[in-house]
Amino acid sequence: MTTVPVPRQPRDAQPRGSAKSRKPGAPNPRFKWRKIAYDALVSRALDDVEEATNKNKASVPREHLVLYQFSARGHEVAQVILGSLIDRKHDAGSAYYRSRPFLLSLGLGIEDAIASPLGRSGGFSDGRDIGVVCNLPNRDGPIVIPMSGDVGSQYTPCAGWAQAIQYHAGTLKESDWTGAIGVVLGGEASVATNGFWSALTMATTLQLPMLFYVEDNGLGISVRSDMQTPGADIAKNLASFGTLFIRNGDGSDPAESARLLAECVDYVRAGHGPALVRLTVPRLSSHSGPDNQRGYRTDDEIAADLARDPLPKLRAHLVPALLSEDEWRSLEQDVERDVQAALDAARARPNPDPASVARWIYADDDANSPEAFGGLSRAERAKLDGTESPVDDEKVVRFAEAVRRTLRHELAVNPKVLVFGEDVGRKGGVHLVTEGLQKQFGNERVFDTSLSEEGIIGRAVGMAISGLMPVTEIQFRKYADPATEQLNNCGTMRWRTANRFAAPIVVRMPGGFGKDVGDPWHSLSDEVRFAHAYGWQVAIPSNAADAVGLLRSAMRSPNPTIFFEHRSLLMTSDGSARYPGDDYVVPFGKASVLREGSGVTLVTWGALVHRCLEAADRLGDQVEVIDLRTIAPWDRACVLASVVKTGHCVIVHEDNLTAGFGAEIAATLAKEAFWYLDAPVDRIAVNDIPMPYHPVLLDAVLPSVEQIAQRLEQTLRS
Ligand SMILES: Cc1ncc(C[n+]2csc(CCOP(=O)(O)OP(=O)(O)O)c2C)c(N)n1
Repeated sequence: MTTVPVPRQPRDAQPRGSAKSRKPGAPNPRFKWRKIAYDALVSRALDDVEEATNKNKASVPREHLVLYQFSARGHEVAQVILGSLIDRKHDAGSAYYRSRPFLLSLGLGIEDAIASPLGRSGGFSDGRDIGVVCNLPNRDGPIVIPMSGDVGSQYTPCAGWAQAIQYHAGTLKESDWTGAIGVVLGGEASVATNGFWSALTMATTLQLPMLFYVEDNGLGISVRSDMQTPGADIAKNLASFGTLFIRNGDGSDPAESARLLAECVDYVRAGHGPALVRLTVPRLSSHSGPDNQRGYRTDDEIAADLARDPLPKLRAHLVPALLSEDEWRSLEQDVERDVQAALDAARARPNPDPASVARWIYADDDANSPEAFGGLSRAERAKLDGTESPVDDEKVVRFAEAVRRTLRHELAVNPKVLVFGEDVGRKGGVHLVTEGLQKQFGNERVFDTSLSEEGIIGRAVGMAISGLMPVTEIQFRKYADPATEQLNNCGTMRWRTANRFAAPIVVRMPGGFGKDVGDPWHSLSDEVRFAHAYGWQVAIPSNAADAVGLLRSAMRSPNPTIFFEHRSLLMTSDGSARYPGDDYVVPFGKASVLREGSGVTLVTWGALVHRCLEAADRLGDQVEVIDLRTIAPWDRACVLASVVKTGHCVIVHEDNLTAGFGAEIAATLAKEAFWYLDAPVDRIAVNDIPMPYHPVLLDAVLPSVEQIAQRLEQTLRS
């Protein structure tokens, strides 16, 4: 981790009087109002700097240094009041681009807060991400889960964190997790997203310690709230959710905000379940830098919002009840001085180093590299060391049994492993791969989820950040589609936070054709999408032994992994192999040469390995068959060495021909083995046709043994 911000400890005004003796409307002594005012004023000053609204003060936009500005103007007071309540070691916030005040109140340093929008080195992304998309690692206090640019994507990782709180406190008996909560911040437009509903379902069905904080400024970019929820009031509409504690009020009023937020936080901390608070706030600026509000807001509407500015209201709430005029003025001076100093320091920071831009897409092998926040620690992984040598006294097992035994063993040796997905618990999965695991390990460790793939993956991300090792099941490859956003954001997390955060998870995913069955929904392979996505490892084992080794590697890896379980291998004995033992591991990026040959290299993976072996058998000892086993990373060295030897190459896969992973291999060979090739590299794949249902149609689209043998012969002849 690069910088762990040290929360500032500003002097605070001593509360005058107890709650009982307090005059009506007087500042609630539970809160550190001076710090709240300081943080809110810092936020406003940072917006001033970035928006140049005050010509006499420091500003940067005229130099075009802040390329993406999202103002928190109007949202800041309620946010820092909320932040002041999020103070436990294992509390987490999950937030969005307008949440900088919340982060300031949790300890984000002012210098980082301004250096990141300037794109300077260090800070929360080392110049990789826009400045308002922040994160906050912290080993000793509350954290902020890395934000994402997609509206609504912040919700399900927060639900994952909240479920992880229950697991750490309840099952792992880590007492310092007791009473911790997850809080998610979102604008009112975000309540229309899949992520919001998915997380709400999780929180209310599982009674998670999670607070939804909806900041309703009445506008998305330009779209009004009644387009996001009928009647424009999400709190009102959720009244029938019996397991949700709801509060609704004015976020421009500091006293009301403090009261409602405290009620909600107390409710969630006490373990009663989730809460949702909607606070209306003014939007005192355009949506973002490039937006001028013309066309969708009248002058009167803008003026009405300006009249609700929460900062003068905060001042009126505190002066003179808690602070004198002089004390407030001196607070403003402190803020001006601190923001100017931070701006100077931020400007003095160097630009990010272009030579480092490719770093942190995956975890570094270097044991001296800083450890990211999230996943098993290096020490925990080291304790789980495995062996690449299989045992040879075990029985032959089918593919599904091999996966089940591996999950069972890892659940037994690593209490951080959790296995979940739709129907995974009581039924044991629709493919029965997890059968019996819930009975053995309990509902906390092996469980069914609601029907939301975004929820499954987002939850896994939040859990991984909390230090757990989630192993998810997506019922069929095609049904990973609704989780695309969470999958993509999981894959880029390490890079975009410059190694401050990572969410190593395993996503088990059956797909491909089955025994005599196919269809467009249950038989998609399309593995190339995950090879194309950033940050993912992609394993596609062809047999039970490799499945054991690769799954175990995935569960001990600092990187997230797509683990493809081919349906035909789950449904037949094609993939059966001798069980290689409970410690067996197969490293990623290490292909297996299944058959040596001198005439042609046949590269393949997954279920088609078996058709390729059958075809190769027909050509005697001429064919060298390489099972890639993983396509991200893929074993270029092995394929290149083989092609240099044979001078011929045929690639066979089930995914589409056009832009399938075979195209990547062929392009690599064209560049790096051109002078060794005696014939064009050939590719046999499904010819860009969806998987059909009737077996005769299925046979017509899948590469057959005959077709593979014929094309091998052709290649050998040329
Ligand atoms: C998934 C997604 N769709 C669209 C956008 C573009 N976009 C950015 S902000 C925004 C409006 C969000 O409004 P709201 O949630 O109310 O938050 P506010 O900006 O008002 O604080 C839109 C449409 C996006 N970032 N992500």
